[in-house]
Parts: sequence; C-alpha cells; structure tokens
Amino acid sequence: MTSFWKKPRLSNKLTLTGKIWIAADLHLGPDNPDTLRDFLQFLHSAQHQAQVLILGGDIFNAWIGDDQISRPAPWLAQVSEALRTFAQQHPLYLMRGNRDFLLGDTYARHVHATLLPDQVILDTSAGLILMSHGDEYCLDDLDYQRFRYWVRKPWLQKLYLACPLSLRQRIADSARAGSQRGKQYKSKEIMDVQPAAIVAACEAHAVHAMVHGHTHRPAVHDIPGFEPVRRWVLPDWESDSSEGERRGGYISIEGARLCLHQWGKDDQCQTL
Ligand code: LP5
Ligand code: MN
Repeated sequence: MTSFWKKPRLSNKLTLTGKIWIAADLHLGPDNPDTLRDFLQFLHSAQHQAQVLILGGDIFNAWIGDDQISRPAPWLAQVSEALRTFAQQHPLYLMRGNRDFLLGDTYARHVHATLLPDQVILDTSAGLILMSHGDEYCLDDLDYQRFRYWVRKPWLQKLYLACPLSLRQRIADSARAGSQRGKQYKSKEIMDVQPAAIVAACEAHAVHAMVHGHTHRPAVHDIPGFEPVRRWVLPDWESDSSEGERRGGYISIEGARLCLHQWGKDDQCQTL
C-alpha cells in the first residue's frame, strides 16, 4: 500500500539502514535503580544486536536542563556513559518527550547522539514510518495541552533554566506530583491519542504507519475506518514497582518486519 495518501510531504526524513531498535518512556531517574539496571542491560544487547537505536522521549523522568552534566548525579553519569559507549559504535538518536522536553543539543552532543525533532519520518527497510513521542496527539486532554503550550514557550524555558538547579528540581518535583494527582481524575480515553489527529498526521506525511510512546498502552492499534493506518505503541518501562510487576520493551525493525517486544509477552510481528 504505497499510495494510500495522494500527496507525499516528507519533512524531517531520517534514512536508516540495518536493524533498528526503538524504545521510549524509560523515565530514568534517581528513584528507579532497577529500571536503570534493565535499561543498561538493554543498551548492552542493542550494541550487539542492533545497528541503530532511537529513544523516543521520556528517557528521563524529569529533565531539568542540560547543565546537569557538569556535575551529574551518579545515576545520570552511568546513563550518559552507557549511551556514549553505544554511540561510539552505532548511530544513536534522542527525541524529547513531555517529561524531558528540555533535553537539548548540549546533552545530545555529550553522549554523541543526534537530537531529533518532535516528528520525524523514518525511512526504513520496512517502509516509511512517522515517529513522535505521542503527547501532541492527546488533544482531548485539554489540561495537558495547556501545560504543553506554556512550557514550550522559549521565554518561559529561558526563565526556568536561569534558576538554580535546586529550585528547578523543586519545580519539576511539584509538576510531577501535580501530574500524578491530576491523572487520577482523567479517563483513559482522555489520556489517549485522538485517532483523527493520528490520521491527519499520517495523511500530511503520506505514511500509513506510526510509532509512538507516551500513552503506556503498548499494542499495534488499528484505526477503525482508516484500516491501512496502524499505530505501533511502545511500552513504558518500570522495574521498581512494589507489586513486583516488571514492564518494558521495544520495537525492532528488520527487513520488511516490525516487531513489538514486551517483557514477559509474546512478540507481535507484522509487515507494514
Ligand atoms: O508525565 P505523566 O505521564 O505523569 O503525565 C503526562 C502529563 N503530565 C505532564 C507533566 C510532566 O509529568 C511534568 C514534567 C516535569 C518536567 C520538568 C519541569 C520543567 C518545567 C519547565 C518550565 C518551562 O506532562 C499529563 C497528561 C498525561 O501525560 C497523559 O497524557 O494528562 O498532563 C498533566 O498532568 C497536565 C497538568 O496540568 C500538569 C500540571 C503540573 C503542575 C504545574 C506545576 C508547576 C509548573 C511550573 C512551570 C514553570
Ligand atoms: Mn510521555
């Protein structure tokens, strides 16, 4: 199905060769050492089994500025070192999410990675795929879209980044707490992507496959009425839960096939 949409508009195209691994929503930070351990193991496997790695946003639980790297906390030093080791052998791409939208070129350069724009077309052996973190399509979550609108303002970011790191951390902690409180009162539907927004984005870019994270609802989703369009949704990672549940996984692209791999579940593989 190469001509489902009429007019291709390919911007931000990234041509990739070899086996690609994509993960998102790692939410790494000082409070989840087991997730960090699993991620470091994943990076080690990726180094041997993949040729390209893309981290699709919310790599960090709350990114308060690239200047953290001048005196990194031990957990961050470990992550950066592991990313750099991977990037010395293979291309590494980082995308921003809603918790690490302040990730910048300085950090990307620090780990020898390339920072991606919020939407990118992956030109892969399996075909063209639109990739994004996913939050921008949650258009029914008005409360979140308002938050997003403001925190993406360059003047507000500049103001925030001019504050001392300790104050930035306190603001980030309170934003995280506010987010967690607020989510208790929102329905799953409101926090999901809006199908019409996905269809419009795929149409604008003339693709019929999308990979995103953010919703923490990993699956290969069809969009009723727009069957050629499919959303491949990445899982979030969590290995520190007190209930002992361990979540995580990634999407691989090899040859003509995409596979969704989730810890403890069967792989789901399809061609586009
Ligand atoms: O992230 P998650 O899964 O919990 O929920 C998201 C939406 N929430 C967010 C907020 C982030 O988690 C907070 C990230 C902190 C980053 C560092 C702070 C930098 C501040 C920089 C200022 C320039 O994205 C949540 C969605 C959910 O996904 C599902 O889609 O519903 O949306 C909200 O909860 C919106 C709320 O309105 C957020 C309110 C936070 C309170 C604001 C406090 C102070 C902010 C100060 C700004 C200067
Ligand atoms: Mn997210």
